[in-house]
Amino acid sequence: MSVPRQAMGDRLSLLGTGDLRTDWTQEEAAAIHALPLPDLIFIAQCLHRRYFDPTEVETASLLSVKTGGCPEDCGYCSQSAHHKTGVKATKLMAVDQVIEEARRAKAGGATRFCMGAAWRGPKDRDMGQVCAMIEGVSALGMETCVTLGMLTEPQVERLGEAGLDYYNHNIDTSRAYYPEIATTRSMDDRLETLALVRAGGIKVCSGGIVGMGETMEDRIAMLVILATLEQHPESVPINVWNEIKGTPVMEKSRPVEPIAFVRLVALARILMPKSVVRLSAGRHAMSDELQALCFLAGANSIFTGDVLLTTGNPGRGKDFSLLEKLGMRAALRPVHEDVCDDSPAGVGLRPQSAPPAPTVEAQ
Ligand code: SAM
Ligand code: DTB
Ligand code: SF4
Repeated sequence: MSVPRQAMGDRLSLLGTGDLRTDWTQEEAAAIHALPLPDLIFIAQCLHRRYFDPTEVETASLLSVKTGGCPEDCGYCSQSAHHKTGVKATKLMAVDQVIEEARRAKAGGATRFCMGAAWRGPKDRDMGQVCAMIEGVSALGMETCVTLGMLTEPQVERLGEAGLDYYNHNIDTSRAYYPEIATTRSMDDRLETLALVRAGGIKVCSGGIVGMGETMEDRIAMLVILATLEQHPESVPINVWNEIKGTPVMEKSRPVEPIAFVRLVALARILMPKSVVRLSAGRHAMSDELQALCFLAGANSIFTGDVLLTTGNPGRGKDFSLLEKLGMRAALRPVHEDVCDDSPAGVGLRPQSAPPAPTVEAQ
């Protein structure tokens, strides 16, 4: 059945004026998510092209600088001391070792280096070591991101002084589903740290996980929370739950239907058009075709490298060959520097350099 073009005209109002909205409602978001896929992708594409080069993907590399033994009971996580997952607890890594790993990631093409610690929050005595990591990685000319759990205001200040670019702190799911996945921390705890990070002038990276048994309504509600923060996170990672045996989420998880996932990525792009949307955990179980659809829906960042924190990720070779097949490329510099605020409110095609022609093998 064809879609009445009158209705399409109404949908084009989603392209807006270029002002970012922070007053989205659950009903509006659900209606966008349910649009006919061609219209949904068209609108997501228009907004994507207004702010980014759609042929570029940001590449970040991840390192677990302190693994396992975490006091929190997050039901999805391999690193919680509450679950028997076989992950061995380690101490905080030495600064030199972290910088060596960052150097390797840079040589592999990553522009951002993200360091994760299995903490409820850092101890003040660990902050010097973490700040030295941030300073050392920045000195390599890479963007820095850390994810350390909940922060206090003085800790945010120290991270800012060390020159931290991004703080990752995911809200993980909806407010309603949150108590099903963690009891030692709450959605309000998460939002409190996000507010401190924002007030401290550090860029915010916040997203969540799908496939933990939540409903579609929960997934949409999670994006609505992010899209109604006073300012959208600069970076929105969308993780598909990476199965971890021995965790409570094993009992609850349900596979994520791929087209519904593409719709969610498009929704993130439409609600937060200027944010980088990262296809995060779970890519190793995604086909090339699904990832391509996600890029068309507005995803423009990935983690590169064989491992995330404790689980697998497609290797660099696989990712670069996919990008080549798609005539896309890894961005050589932060994609945010590309943001083009003054493009017209219509289709917003940005002038851009020609993508590399696919090689014979990629055709
Ligand atoms: N401990 C800190 C915290 O929880 O904020 C930082 C590290 S924690 C591992 C970072 C994020 O990784 C979590 O908030 C969650 O979104 C994501 N994550 C953890 N386990 C995952 C899994 N098995 N699959 C997908 N994402 C996961
Ligand atoms: C994010 O949203 N995903 C990354 C990063 N931020 C820290 C973490 C994914 C972890 C996947 C499970 C693991 O490797 O342990
Ligand atoms: Fe700890 Fe973070 Fe894992 Fe929760 S998600 S158990 S806080 S490492």
